[in-house]
Parts: sequence; C-alpha cells; structure tokens
Amino acid sequence: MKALLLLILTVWLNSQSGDCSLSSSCSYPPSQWCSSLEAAVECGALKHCLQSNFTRSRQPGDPVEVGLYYESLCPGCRLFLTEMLFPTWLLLNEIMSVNLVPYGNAQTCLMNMTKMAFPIIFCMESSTDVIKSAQTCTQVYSPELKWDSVMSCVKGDIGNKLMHQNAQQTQALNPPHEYVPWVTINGVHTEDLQNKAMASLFSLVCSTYKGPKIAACGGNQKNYKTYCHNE
Ligand SMILES: *[C@@H]1O[C@H](CO)[C@@H](O)[C@H](O)[C@H]1NC(C)=O
Ligand SMILES: CC(=O)N[C@H]1CO[C@H](CO)[C@@H](O)[C@@H]1O
Repeated sequence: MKALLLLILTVWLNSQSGDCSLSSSCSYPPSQWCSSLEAAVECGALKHCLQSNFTRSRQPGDPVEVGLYYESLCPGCRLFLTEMLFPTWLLLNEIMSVNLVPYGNAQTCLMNMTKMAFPIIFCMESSTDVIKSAQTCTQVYSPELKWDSVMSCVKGDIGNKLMHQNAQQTQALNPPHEYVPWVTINGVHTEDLQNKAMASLFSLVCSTYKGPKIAACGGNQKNYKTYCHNE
C-alpha cells in the first residue's frame, strides 16, 4: 500500500509539467490505469481503481474532515469539487473524510443510496450537463442501483427530507455561509482555511492531519502547488 501511494504521488507530481488536457483515447497501458486520476478517468477505469486500490485502510489518527457546502450547478463549486476535492481525496482518503452538503438536486438522494456517491457526483460535476449526466454516471459507478429508485427518492418524501436536512445543516453553519463553495475543516470555517483549501487542499489536509505522516504527504509536498489545475 505504501508503495502504491508513492507510485500515485510520483506519477501525480511528475504529471504537473505535462499538459493538462485529457485526450479522448486512452494512452496508458492497463498496468497504469490506477496510477493517477487522469489515467483512471481517461481509461474509464475510475470505478475499478476506486473499488480496488483506492479503497485504503484508515490511519490511526482522526481523519481531517473536509466539509463542502455547495450548489451542484455553480461553476466555482464544480471546479473545486472536480479539480481539488476529488483528486485530493483519491490521494489522501486514508487520513481524510469528506462531508458533502449539496443544495438542489439528486445528489442528496445518491448520497443516501450508494457508497459510490462521491465518484458519481464527481462524474456529474465534470460532465458538460450536470443533470443529464446523472443517470449515466450512476450506471457507470453503481450499476446495481436502479435509476427509478433514485428518481422516486428525488421526487418523494425522502428526497424532501434529505434536502431539508442539508438546508438545516447549512443554516447551522457558524459563521453563516456567504458564498459557495464554502469549505470547513474539522467543522471550522475561516477565511484563512478557505483560501488555503482553494490554493491547495492537499497541503492543507496534510498539514492539518495530526497522526503519523503518511507517504503521500511526505517529501515532495511543496511541489504540489505547481499542479496545473491549481494555477
Ligand atoms: C437515508 O436517509 C434516511 C432519512 O433521513 C436516514 O434515516 C438513513 O439513515 C439514510 N441512510 C443513509 C445510508 O445515509
Ligand atoms: C491496478 C492495480 O494497481 N492493481 C493492484 C491493486 O492492489 C493489488 C494488491 O493490493 C495488486 O495485486 C494489484 O496489482
């Protein structure tokens, strides 16, 4: 596992000098499909990678909880979720937990219905049409989940209840949120934490984590800030 983390980190850091665009065909050999987020997405192997090697064991220290209060269609929210939060979670999920508090659609129901909600939401938010992609993304990452049942949640009492819970959780924020995406770290929001999360969530999670240092956080950390999406 340590070796895998190092491999991921190495590929990740090395990819920063390359170009950032995804090509339509897969340019990685199968052995490298899980070596980075780009490779996994490009090769359509994200689900496989998540289910096998990205499902890592927890480290002994308390995980850093990253809360994200957002609207599913807000461009800044989409950018943060797809290019900062999800990649950071792939690399650091053994020391990090994510609390997504979406406002406004099917995402709340998905979170209630499948363990694969985060990859599905990532898939939706990185698609051209967030809403239209929901069914396809669900089929890809959670094929056993019937779309009809998601729709009956969205349109029914459970969906309303879940949305209401999210609204309450958002209203309970202290300080109250002024914009989205609104980030909390271990339940705390400050302008400083928000700015650090926007600049490099990866560095912030590594520096906030109090447990033993993990391989992904070691050594080359400072290079991470040149990662192309964060410029
Ligand atoms: C789904 O939502 C219901 C209603 O709020 C809740 O009782 C249940 O625990 C939730 N299940 C999961 C897996 O989140
Ligand atoms: C694609 C990939 O890297 N698969 C590896 C996942 O981890 C197992 C053991 O934990 C390896 O056997 C696989 O090669």
